[in-house]
Amino acid sequence: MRTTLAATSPEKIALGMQRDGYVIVEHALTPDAVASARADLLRLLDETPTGRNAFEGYSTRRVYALFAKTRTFDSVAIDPLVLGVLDHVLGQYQLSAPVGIQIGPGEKAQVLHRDESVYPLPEPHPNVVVNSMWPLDDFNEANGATRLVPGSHLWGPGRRPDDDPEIVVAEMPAGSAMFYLGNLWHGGGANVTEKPRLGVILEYVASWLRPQENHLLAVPRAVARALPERLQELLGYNIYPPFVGYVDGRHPRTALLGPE
Ligand SMILES: O=C(O)CCC(=O)C(=O)O
Repeated sequence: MRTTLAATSPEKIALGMQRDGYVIVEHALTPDAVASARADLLRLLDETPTGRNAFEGYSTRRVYALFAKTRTFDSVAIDPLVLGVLDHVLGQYQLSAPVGIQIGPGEKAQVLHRDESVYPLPEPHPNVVVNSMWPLDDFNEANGATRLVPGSHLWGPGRRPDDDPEIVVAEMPAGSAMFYLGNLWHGGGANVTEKPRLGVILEYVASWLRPQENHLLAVPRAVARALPERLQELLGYNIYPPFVGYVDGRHPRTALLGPE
């Protein structure tokens, strides 16, 4: 499903994801927000190596520990539209994998995968992962726009994309947002152009599961301390009721008050 910020709501996005597995929202970020996020990410990419395996992409650069390195996605991560979608689909959640992904010229298409497959959960299970992709360049088929298998979030266990799956290429202008469920088969596209393609994923997971990145170690405490409380919660300073995640018997937020 494809919509615009002005025409949508968390409820509509959650319904669209239930139906197709993904929703593209155009004009989610202002051109100024895109320009400043892009400039800051490009600064970081200068010192970021290419991937170490085919999944990361040998011609792709990934900025991990995003919230340790840039402030340009703080407000996006806690944007009311984003949190509204997550409230509907996951209930209680935290950030899992926030990553800048720059697919370089010559990169091959990434293997199709489901983000939630890192968790060995029995099927069927409730939604545990929601991802969002924030393109900072226009995404098109030639430069490596994300490839999706629409409806594949409804496939039962054991079914995988065949050799010639029905693919939707998530072509979208910079400043869009794409929400997709953790059980939707998808992957980065091949980049056959001369220019890199930059996007940021903010992946969220139910807060009773371990996030992919350990933010408590990745984001220095001095940095975390200065962040909005909601973002601190999303970075692991949270409790899944009644007490999963406590520190020395207390809310993990208290750890931010102590020494480094
Ligand atoms: O960069 C993209 O378009 C998607 C990347 C992706 O799905 C991943 O690395 O898990």
